[in-house]
Amino acid sequence: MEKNRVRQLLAAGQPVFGTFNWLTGPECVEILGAAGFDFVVIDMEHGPHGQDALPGLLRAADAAGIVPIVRVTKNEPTLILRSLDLGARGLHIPQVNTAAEAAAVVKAARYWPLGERGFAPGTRAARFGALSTEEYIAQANADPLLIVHIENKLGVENLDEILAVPGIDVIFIGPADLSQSLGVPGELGHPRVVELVETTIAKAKRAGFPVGIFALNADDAARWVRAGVTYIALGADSFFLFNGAKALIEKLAPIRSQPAALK
Ligand code: 3PY
Ligand code: MG
Repeated sequence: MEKNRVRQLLAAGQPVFGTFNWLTGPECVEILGAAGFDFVVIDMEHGPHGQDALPGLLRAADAAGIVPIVRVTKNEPTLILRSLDLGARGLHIPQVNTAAEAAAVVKAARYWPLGERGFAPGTRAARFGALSTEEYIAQANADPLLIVHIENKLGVENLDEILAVPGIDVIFIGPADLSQSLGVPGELGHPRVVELVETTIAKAKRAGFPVGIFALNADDAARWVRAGVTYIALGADSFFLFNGAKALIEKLAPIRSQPAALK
């Protein structure tokens, strides 16, 4: 299997750019790959996808050369196991607020001696048995990225302990839920939200972690890259469709208001 490009770029300190996949249908994932994103977060938390959609979405990502990351609905061993068995190259785990919760991610996602992930050698991740057990375990314990979401003020309070948990690859900041946990839902620029975001970036960087964040647009992404964030999840495919369609409709406004001019 080719190396995990996102892991390699992050290790080299290079920024990587992805987006959330909320639209159904594998072609949406292919379009994001064709457009040039480094990774796609197949969003089982806020997206509409059921478990049955996941194999097709992962295959589409592989075909399009975009690294598929799965955001599971919650920090649950079975959900982590199923995503990895199907071939996810990374996991986003929402609402990680304590060291015990971070340790549970590693335990569910890695095989012995790093964890206790349920073992099945014939899955898609193991190339249906084409890999030897040794090759597969080595790959499974080294390749998929484990990305924990810090998106509650509790997670920031417990950040030092979370950063001390071995096996986490990326600290990802969720500004939307963070704002809600502070009682200012949706106010991403609120000084208290900004303060927690900045504290998280500073501490995670000091501890040597790549830091990720959700960005609203390219200007926002540039601001975070300047702040040392290297894993940027920018918007969602449904926003791109909406924004593109809206911009087109706005351009058509003069023609729509003067249909006679068309005759
Ligand atoms: C949040 O901001 O809460 C998110 O989950 C976005 O990624
Ligand atoms: Mg969130």
